[in-house]
Amino acid sequence: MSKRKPGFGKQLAELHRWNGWIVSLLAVTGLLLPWDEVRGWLDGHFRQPVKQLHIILGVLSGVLLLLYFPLMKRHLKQIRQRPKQKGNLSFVIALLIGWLLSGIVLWQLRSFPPSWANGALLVHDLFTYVGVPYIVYHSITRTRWMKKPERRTVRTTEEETESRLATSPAVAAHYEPTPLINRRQFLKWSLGATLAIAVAPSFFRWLNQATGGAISDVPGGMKEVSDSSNRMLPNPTPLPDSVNVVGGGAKGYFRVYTVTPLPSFDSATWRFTINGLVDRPVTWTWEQFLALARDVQVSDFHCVTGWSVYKNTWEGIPLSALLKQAGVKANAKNVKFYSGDGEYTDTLTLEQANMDDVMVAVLHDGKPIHRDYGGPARLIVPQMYAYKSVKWLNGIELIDKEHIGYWEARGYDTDAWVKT
Ligand code: HEM
Ligand code: HEM
Ligand SMILES: Nc1nc2c(c(=O)[nH]1)N[C@H]1C(S)=C(S)[C@@H](COP(=O)(O)O)O[C@H]1N2
Ligand SMILES: [Mo]
Repeated sequence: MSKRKPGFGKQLAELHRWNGWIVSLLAVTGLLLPWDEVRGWLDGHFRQPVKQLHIILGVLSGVLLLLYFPLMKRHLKQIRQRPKQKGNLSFVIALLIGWLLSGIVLWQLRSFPPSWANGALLVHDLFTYVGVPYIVYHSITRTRWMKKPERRTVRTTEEETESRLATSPAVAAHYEPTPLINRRQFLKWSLGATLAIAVAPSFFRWLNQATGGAISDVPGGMKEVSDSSNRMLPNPTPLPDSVNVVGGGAKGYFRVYTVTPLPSFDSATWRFTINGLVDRPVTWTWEQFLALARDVQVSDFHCVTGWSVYKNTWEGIPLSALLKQAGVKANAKNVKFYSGDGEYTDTLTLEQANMDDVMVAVLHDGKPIHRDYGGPARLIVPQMYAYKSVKWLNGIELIDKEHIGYWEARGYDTDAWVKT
């Protein structure tokens, strides 16, 4: 038996086929990841495996690139006379390299400062907006049925047409002997237009945000609290630093994250509780809670998926003050935080919880926090990734055991420190 290396054309075709499948799966898994709905699928257990799969496929696409590069010179020579294919080739190679490099930064974002992750996410998203429609267009227009439509179309012959024209004036009136464009071109243009129209609204919204445009009057992209379905009265009276927004106004946009349907709260029934290993378990009503002394801080907010909101002016109660008031017992080791959504929890060690900048915030840039962004009260842990910053916070429990937070139980790192 003789083993022969596959020919050059066959090798290229194999690479093209594998690459096609891998890129398609990358697009599907990648588009699932930022989709709000998907966060809650399988009780949150869907997201991390999809992310792992996306990364494995990403690495495989890098391997295919490495396999292709030794063949590239010869391939270029082969398509020397075909500028369209050369253009397609360089565009796709640039896309794949851009996705790969930005994807590696997003994958290893803990090793980089947050600004790198922000940049990588920008590139990754831009390439997805441009690249996925391009590849869909390429894939459909290069299939055989679009390549050679004339073979699949039943055409009347010239004579048949002539005779019908001669016998029927109605047909003659509508007959155009020379179409401006042929059927294949028409299909291609329709496809291109459909893809462009389908992607445009979302793309321009994204572009507007990416270039710092406003999507709302409120910094950080939050909506006006008057639109909130929370009914929390009275409104907190902001401190001077909040009124003056000492941070200058948030830079960037929050994505609205939740693992349950968005909850709503009413000051008539809302309560904030500290219990567990404390000397004096406490429950506050909204009015009592607003009577507690508050601080103002300016801090950056980093999500572990790559986006950040800089220079947030938060006003709220330092967590250490709340803990002091309840009196932490000597055997307490960890602090467990409960969300009013009934599902989300997270945890800090006592030492972490007593850091100066850990806060239960009720105002952002001088305005009550909108329901969608965790209002009426959310935890803020500026030095850690924001999965620690529990939204709709309404319960704190002091415990002597370890607790695994919602996302940590679903694959996120228990070490949430942001590298500076
Ligand atoms: C065809 C190529 C690719 C496409 C279409 C694609 C698409 C996407 C999309 C749409 C997202 C979500 C971004 C967002 O949240 O706004 C994403 C995230 C991500 N991608 Fe890709 N990607 C591709 C290649 C890669 C490669 C090659 C890697 C790495 C080796 C990679 C790693 C990642 C990582 C780590 C994330 C962040 C996941 C998260 O935590 O949310 N991607 N990708
Ligand atoms: C992410 C990258 C790419 C994907 C997902 C992709 C996908 C596809 C798909 C699905 C088809 C249709 C196959 C069929 O119906 O038989 C196709 C055809 C084709 N592609 Fe790509 N392709 C990619 C990149 C490229 C590049 C870089 C080139 C060239 C330099 C290229 C050249 C071609 C050609 C010439 C055809 C027609 C081949 C034929 O009719 O057998 N493709 N591609
Ligand atoms: N209750 C609750 N708190 C939460 C989350 C959540 O899904 N539910 N997501 C966390 C994550 S991962 C991030 S990045 C931030 C997002 O806050 P935002 O929705 O206000 O942008 O909230 C954190 N706190
Ligand atoms: Mo996050």
